[in-house]
Amino acid sequence: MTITITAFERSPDGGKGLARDTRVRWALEEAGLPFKVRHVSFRAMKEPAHLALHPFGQIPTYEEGNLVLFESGAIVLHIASRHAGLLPDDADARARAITWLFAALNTVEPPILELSIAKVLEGDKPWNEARMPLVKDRVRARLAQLSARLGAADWLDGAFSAGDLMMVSVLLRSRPSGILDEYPNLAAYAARGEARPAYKRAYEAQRRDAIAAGSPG
Ligand code: GTB
Repeated sequence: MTITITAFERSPDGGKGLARDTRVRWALEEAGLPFKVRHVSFRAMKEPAHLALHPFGQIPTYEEGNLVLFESGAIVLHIASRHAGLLPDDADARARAITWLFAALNTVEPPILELSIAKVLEGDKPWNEARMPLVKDRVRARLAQLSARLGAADWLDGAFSAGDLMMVSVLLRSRPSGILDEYPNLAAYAARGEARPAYKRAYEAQRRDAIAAGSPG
């Protein structure tokens, strides 16, 4: 069955792989599944055809036959649940890997997202300069906890899993701020994720798309 996902027609990051289609592409590459990408403009995202796929008018979406999914976490979990390579066979280890996937989305990503919003959407506000250190410290607080848990391990719980895929994807969004590099084991962990052939294929494909769409790249 053909799998089709959606991605930005013109990614605002110019192909740095930070938009949320990259994590879905990565999961599909890890699972060895062929897929198509449909590119949507910001305007098209808010039109009825796309809203029928995604109630909030965003990317990514996932179509597979009659199944339509949105939310990058749900899509990655769906791929990982149905195909080998992203979740352990042992039931307890599987539950722990899924826990890390949720931790990435619900506990680590929110302060990182808040930092992006503070920079991109609130940079011109008179209170931004006073608030920014607080926002950055909230990111540091989470990364310090994660760094302590990861320690010297390669991955969060045994072998690489969908939990690592999501955590690395989330951490990469904190790298432009310089904060990720304050935690050398997390920076190395993210680099291990980026070094995976499946990540490289996903990254290169979204970058090619961004360049083809006319972004500086
Ligand atoms: N919770 C949803 C999920 O995980 O799938 C969130 C989806 C989401 O935020 N999608 C964004 C979107 O469609 C793209 S990824 N935005 C358009 C809109 O809401 O109108 C967020 C994103 C955007 C840009 C960058 N960047 O430039 O670095 C990074 C991430």
